Amino acid sequence: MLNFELLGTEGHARRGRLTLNHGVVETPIFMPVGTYGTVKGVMPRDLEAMGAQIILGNTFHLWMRPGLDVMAQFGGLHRFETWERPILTDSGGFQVWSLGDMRKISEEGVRFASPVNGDKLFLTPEVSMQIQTVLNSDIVMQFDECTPYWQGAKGVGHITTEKEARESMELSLRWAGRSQAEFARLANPNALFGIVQGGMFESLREASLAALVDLDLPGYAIGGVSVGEPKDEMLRIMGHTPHRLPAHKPRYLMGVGTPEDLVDGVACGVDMFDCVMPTRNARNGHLFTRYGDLKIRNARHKTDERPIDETCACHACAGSTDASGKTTGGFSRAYLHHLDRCGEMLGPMLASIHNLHYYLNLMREVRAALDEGRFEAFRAQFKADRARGV
Ligand code: PRF
Ligand code: ZN
Repeated sequence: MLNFELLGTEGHARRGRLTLNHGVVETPIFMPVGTYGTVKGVMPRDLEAMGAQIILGNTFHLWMRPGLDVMAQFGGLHRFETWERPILTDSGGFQVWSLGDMRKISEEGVRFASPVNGDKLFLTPEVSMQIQTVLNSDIVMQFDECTPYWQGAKGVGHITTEKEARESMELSLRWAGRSQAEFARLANPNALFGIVQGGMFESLREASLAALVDLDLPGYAIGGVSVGEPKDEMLRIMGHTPHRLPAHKPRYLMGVGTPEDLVDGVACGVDMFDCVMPTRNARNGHLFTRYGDLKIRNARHKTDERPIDETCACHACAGSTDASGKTTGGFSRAYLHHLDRCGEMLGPMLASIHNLHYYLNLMREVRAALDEGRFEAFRAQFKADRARGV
């Protein structure tokens, strides 16, 4: 089940409310990535405290480990990872693509050796739907082929041609039909999203979109961006495709992006985003703040008593107060710099809490601006603030 209510618009930007089997999601939204059934280094209670409404999981990884028997024993991913709010699972199409030379794609599906134990595996639209049904994710993604920007190794290969992009897109369309048929056969009670492909070609994007809209799926994603293309190409597709999707259905831009990409994506009509950037960058000491990005490894932070971001209300920056009135947290840049220098794991944990809070709060601010009809003014102020520097 899925219900999407469009609450308001400003240009192409939309404020919406998505109701799923495990709860309500206010859009536009950023979805933290929890590939292996965990948002790396962050407890579910901390995700809840920072206002995460929906998180991702991955069909491919959870199929490898712990495997479907354990998932079925727990009745799905929610109880296993102790997260009772909505979950979206990616279909494996993108993750299999990332295997590079270790896979073979045919009409039927993708054959590959397990990167975990070498077992020969065959992932098809049907198998992907079967796995996602056991996971019981609220949003199930169709099995697709993510068309790469480069064919072959970067530098020695070539940029995907229109013919290659068309064949790949058409394969994804046939897989969308098979995904939908299997999803129905399994009587999966959740919601299946289609994925628009077509590479960097607007005419192919439009053909993909039209064929997917004919399937009348409850939501649509835009895939095949952030796959090695130059930034202006990504922005061109982001400006082209989202607003052409049906207005009364949710739109999800897969694997994007920086804070600027999210705000610009909202302006292009996107409702949902996911990206590893806040968590992955946190583990590398790269912190996002209202006034630009900060590298905690830099020696200039060695004695700095200020928090990462003085305007941030996260546990790392502002601390939190428990039921008895006792406040904990609220760490200095100097302390985080020290944790990083010593390789202490509290460093990446606090950085992940801060970065995710930053992304989730940014989307809260976007929603508030849309509610009040001042999104364009917000976007201009956001960009000026980010360019100011920390
Ligand atoms: N397809 C799927 N998952 C994805 C992508 C895609 O194209 C992308 C592209 N950025 C990220 N995740 N199934
Ligand atoms: Zn913070």
